[in-house]
Amino acid sequence: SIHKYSTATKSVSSIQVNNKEYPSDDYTNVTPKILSYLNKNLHLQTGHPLCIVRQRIVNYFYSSFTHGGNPTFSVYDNLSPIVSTKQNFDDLLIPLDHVSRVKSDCYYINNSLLLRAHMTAHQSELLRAGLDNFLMIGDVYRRDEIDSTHYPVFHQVDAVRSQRKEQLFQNHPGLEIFEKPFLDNPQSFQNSIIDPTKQSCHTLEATKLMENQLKTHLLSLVKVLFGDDIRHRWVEAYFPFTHPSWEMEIFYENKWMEVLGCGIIRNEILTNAGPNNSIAYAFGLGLERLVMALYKIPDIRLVWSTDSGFLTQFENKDLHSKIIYKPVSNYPQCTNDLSFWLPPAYTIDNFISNDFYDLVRDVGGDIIEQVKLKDKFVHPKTKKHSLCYSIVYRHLERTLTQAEVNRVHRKIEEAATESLGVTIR
Ligand code: FA5
Ligand code: MG
Repeated sequence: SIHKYSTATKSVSSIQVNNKEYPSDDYTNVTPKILSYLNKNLHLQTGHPLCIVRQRIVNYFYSSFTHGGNPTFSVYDNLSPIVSTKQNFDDLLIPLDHVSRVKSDCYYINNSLLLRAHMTAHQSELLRAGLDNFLMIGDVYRRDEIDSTHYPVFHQVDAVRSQRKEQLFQNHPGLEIFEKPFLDNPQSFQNSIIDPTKQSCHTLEATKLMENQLKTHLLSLVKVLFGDDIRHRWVEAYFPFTHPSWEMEIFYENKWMEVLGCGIIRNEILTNAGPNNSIAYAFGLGLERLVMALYKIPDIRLVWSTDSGFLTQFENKDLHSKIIYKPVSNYPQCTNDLSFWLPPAYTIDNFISNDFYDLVRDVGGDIIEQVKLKDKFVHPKTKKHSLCYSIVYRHLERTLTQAEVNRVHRKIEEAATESLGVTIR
């Protein structure tokens, strides 16, 4: 809950998250609706599809990597989603002016704390604690578009696997992880990522071997989950914290769907956090996307369903049962358009659609299936700017009446008028 209180001398605003007060400021943009997702921990709810797939991924890493009979990887699936900007960005070399930091993309508690936007936010603290092979699993929060594969709260499995020279080059003694100029003078070596194939401090042999392991491990994970017939492709990618970097896409519903990002961890991160004689790969995968493809769940909102018609399809099943989600029923959708004039300070180019999407979700909740920008228009005479969005309404578990949709649509119009200052056309 957000409230203001004042003392005799000053007025302080604060916000309560998980029963703790935090000062709020002009960065604060978490909404009560978003805060209501904290502690739901679907990934730990026995019988939930996210929990089943989380367990299968953990099992894959436990059984594929052991030393002396013990699992090599340790698993962290209960870390607090409230993180600092240092954890979410600075520790990962994300520049101060990087787009991923903007208020319109993240849920900030205040200017120094936010709901983590990715599980990678915990990478440096765990490296600093001395860990070298670990999984981080949990809920992450992003202001994003609204459609069948995006939701503002979703779950990621992130991992770090690091190796020292002796392990990486077991079969090739004499090869090095680091280039000679770096080995000679690690303190003053300026690592660069100008060469697309590798970081300047790393040897090509070490980079290629790690790339090969990374891709092999992730592909066998995906095959363990989906079977050998799964179609996949690798796409070159960019992340500030890895180099080189890739994304994996799998073929689902006649489209390529991105399921994970990965790469070789920037050496600066490893040396800042402690280990300075190893090379490591990292990846982050979206649990919902895998769950949807695996069980043929057509819409990401279903993952949050508390309807027994949904949940019982997964409960009390063997981890490896082949489950094909059967729609409880296909209820009709209903599309209403909403057109408005922007307030004078805005143009169609600087209006923040994520503000509008958040508002639509706050008012409409889970009956919002999709919001699409339908039309942009600048009035030739008045030069006023106008946007038209189509809002697709569909209840997952019953038929909505037109009157019911119209009521919610009116409320969205009122809220947009009040909090965004737009004028409904
Ligand atoms: C990341 O979040 C990086 N931290 C991943 C990473 C980790 C790269 C370690 C390198 C090393 P990205 O923003 O692409 O990357 O998200 C990763 C995955 O989360 C995506 O591939 C997708 O599967 C899933 N995802 C992203 N946004 C959403 C969303 N709004 N709803 C559901 N799933 C999403
Ligand atoms: Mg991505």
